[in-house]
Amino acid sequence: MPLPAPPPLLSFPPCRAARMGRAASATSARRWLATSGSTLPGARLHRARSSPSCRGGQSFAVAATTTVPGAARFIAYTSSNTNNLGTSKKITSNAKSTSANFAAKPILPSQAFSTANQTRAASTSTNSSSNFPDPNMYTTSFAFFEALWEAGVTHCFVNLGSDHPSIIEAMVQGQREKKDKFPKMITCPNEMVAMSMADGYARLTGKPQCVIVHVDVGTQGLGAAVHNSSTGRAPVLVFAGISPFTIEGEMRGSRTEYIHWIQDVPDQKAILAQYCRYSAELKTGRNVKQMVNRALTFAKSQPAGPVYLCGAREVMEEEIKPYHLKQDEWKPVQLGGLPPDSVQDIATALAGAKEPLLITGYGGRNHGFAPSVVELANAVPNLRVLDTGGSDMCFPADHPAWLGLRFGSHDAIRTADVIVVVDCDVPWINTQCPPKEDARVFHIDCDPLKKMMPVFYIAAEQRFQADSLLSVQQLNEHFKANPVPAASGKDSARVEAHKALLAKIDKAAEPQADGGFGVGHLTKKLRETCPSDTIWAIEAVTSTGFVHENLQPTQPGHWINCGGGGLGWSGGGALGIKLATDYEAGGKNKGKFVCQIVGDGTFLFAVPGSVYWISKRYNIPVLTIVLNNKGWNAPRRSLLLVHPDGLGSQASNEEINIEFSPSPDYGGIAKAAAAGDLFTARVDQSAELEEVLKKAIASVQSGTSAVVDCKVAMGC
Ligand SMILES: Cc1ncc(C[n+]2csc(CCOP(=O)(O)OP(=O)(O)O)c2C)c(N)n1
Ligand SMILES: [Mg+2]
Repeated sequence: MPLPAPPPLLSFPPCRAARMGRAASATSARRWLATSGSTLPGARLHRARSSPSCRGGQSFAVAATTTVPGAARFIAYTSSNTNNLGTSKKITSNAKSTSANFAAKPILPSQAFSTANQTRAASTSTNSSSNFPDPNMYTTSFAFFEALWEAGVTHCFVNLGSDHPSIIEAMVQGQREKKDKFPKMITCPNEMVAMSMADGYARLTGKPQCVIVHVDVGTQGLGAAVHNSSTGRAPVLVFAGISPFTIEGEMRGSRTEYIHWIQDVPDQKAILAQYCRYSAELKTGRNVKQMVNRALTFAKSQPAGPVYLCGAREVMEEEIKPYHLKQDEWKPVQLGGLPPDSVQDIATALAGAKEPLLITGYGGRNHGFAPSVVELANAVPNLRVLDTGGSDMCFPADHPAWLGLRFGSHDAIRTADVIVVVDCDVPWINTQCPPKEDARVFHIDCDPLKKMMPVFYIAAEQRFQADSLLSVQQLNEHFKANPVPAASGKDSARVEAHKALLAKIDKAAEPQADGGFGVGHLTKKLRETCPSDTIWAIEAVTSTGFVHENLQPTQPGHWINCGGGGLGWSGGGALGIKLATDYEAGGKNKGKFVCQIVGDGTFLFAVPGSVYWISKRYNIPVLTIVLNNKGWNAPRRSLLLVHPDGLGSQASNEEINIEFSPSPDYGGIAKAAAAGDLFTARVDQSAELEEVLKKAIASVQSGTSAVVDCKVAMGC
C-alpha cells in the first residue's frame, strides 16, 4: 500500500533539517504516522542517531518509518549545541541524504510522546543540550566505571531506575568495548540482596565491590543490609543517582518524568550517612575518580565499612576529558601496633595471671590472626580464648585454649584475672556477666572508642587504637625473647577442660528419642558430610551457639556470620561469598563449597525470591539449610530476660505472635524463584538426614543450588 507524500521537510536528512532549523518535530512525525503509515504493518516512530558525518554535532533525529518495502520515509529534527567542555560543535552540511545514514532504534509511539516533550522543553531553553549524545563520548558515568575497575572493583550489583540513563549507556559501552576490564554486572531484583552480596564478597576477600541503586527509594531499599555492612566491617561502595536538579531541559539529564519531582528529597545521603564511613554527593564529573577513590579509601581503612556516593543525572551525564589517577597513591590508612612499653605491660600481666583470657570478635577477619593467637596461647600458660562476636573464625576449635562462641556471656569472663580484649564490640554484657572487680583489662581495637555507638565503654587500664594482628605479633615477639618458664600442670588442666567441653558438645548433639534432631545434631552431620573446606555463611539467630560448637571451625575465613542484627543477610551473603570464591578460583563452581545455615524466620527476611533467581541466573550454587523451629524464637528469649514470670512467659507462641503455622514451603519458594531448577527436601528424622544432605551436597557440587528444610527440636 503506497504511503501518502510526507510533509516537505520529511524528505530531508537530519543534518539538512538542522540547517533549516526546528521546523520539523516529533509531533509532526507522529501526526504523519497517524494519518498515513501507523496502520501499516511495521510502521514505527524511530529515534535515530545522526549519520557519521553529523556525529561531532551531536545532532539527533526522530524518524518515522515503515518497513513496507519501498516505502521508507523519515522526518528529522535536530539541535546543535554547546557541549559541556565548552567547545561548540558545528553540524556539517554535506551528509548524504539517505535513510541508510540513520542507525534507527524503534521507539514505541507512547514513548515518542515523551521524546516530543523533551524536545519542546529543550527548545525553550537558552542553554539547550542534545538528549542523544555521541554514543562514544566520555561521561562522568563512564569515568565512574573506569575508576572502579582501575581501583580493582570487579563486580557491580545493580538495581536500576530513572536516575541511571547515563549509567546504562556507560555500561553498554564498557561491556562492549572493555569486556575484559569492565566490572561484571549482576542484576539484583532487590536492593538488600544486592548489598548483602557485596557484603559477603567483601567479608571473604576484603575487596570492596559496588552496589548501584536507585535514588531515594532504592537507597532506602538497602535497608538493614547497610547496618550489617557497617557493624560487620564489610567494605562496600554504594552508588545512587539523585533526581535531576533542572526541569526545563537546561542540561542533558534534565527532568523527563513525573517521578523526578516526587523522588527529589532534601538530603538523600542522610538516609545512609550514619551507617557509612563516608557519604558524599558527586558535584562534577571532573573529579569523579578522586571521589570514588576517596570513598574506597574510607571503605577499606579500619574499621572497614560501607560508603555512599550519589550524583544527579545532569552530573552523571556530563561530558569530561578522559583522565587517570596514579592508583598506587590511594591505599587505605594503615594502623600501627602497640607502644613498646605497653607490649611489656600486657605480656607481664599475661605471664603472671592465674586465669588469663583473650576475648575477640572480629580478629579473624585478618586470616593471619588465628595462627598468631595460637602462637600466643602456646606461649602463655593457661591462656584461653573466647569469641564473643562470632563474626569470623578467630581461633580454631581444635586448640585446647578454645572456649568457643558466646555472645557476651561466659563463666571465664567472671573468673579471669587478666583480660585482653582484641577487636571486639561486646566483650561482655555487664548485666549478665561482668568481669571481676579487680580483673586487669587491656583493650586493643582498630576503633576502641566505638565512634559510631553513642553508648560504649569498658573499664580498661589501657586502651590502644592498633592493628590486632600486629599487636598479637608484638606480644609473640616478646614471649620469644622472654619465654615463660613451663608452668606446672596448668596446660594439662587446659587440655583436660577442652576434652571435657568437646565431649559435652558431642553428647548434647545426639538425636532425640523420638527420632527427631536438634540444631546440634544437624550441624554435626553437616560437618561430617560437607567438604572439609566448606565456607559457612551463618545467620542462625538463637541457634548460633549450637551451630558454632558443632561445626567447630578451624580454618581462617571459613566461618562468616552475619555482621550485624539486620535479619536477611545470609541469602545474598552466601551468594556473594560463593561468587567471590569462584571468581578468585578462576570460574564457575571452581571455588569452595558454600553452605548457608539460616533461621526459618530469617530465610524470609532474606528475600528468597531474589536470592534464588540470582543463584540460577548467574550459576552461583549454594546449599541452604533452613532451621525450621516454626517461627521466631528470639523474641521469646528477649521477653524472658526482662519478664521471666510475666504474662508472656505462660502464653503460647501463637499468642505472642512468633509462630509460623502453617509452615511455609521454604524449598518451594526458592524453587519457584529459580525457575524450577533447584534441589529441595524436607527432613525431620535423624535416620534420613545423612542421605538427604548427601543428595543436596551432590546437587550443589554439580551446579544446582539446594534448599533443605530441617525441622529442628528446640534447645539442642
Ligand atoms: C530486619 C530485622 N527485623 C526484625 C528483627 C528482630 N528479630 C530478631 S531475631 C528475630 C527472629 C528470627 O527468627 P528465626 O530466623 O526463625 O530465628 P530463631 O529466633 O527462631 O532462632 C527477629 C524478628 C531483626 N533483628 N532484624
Ligand atoms: Mg526460627
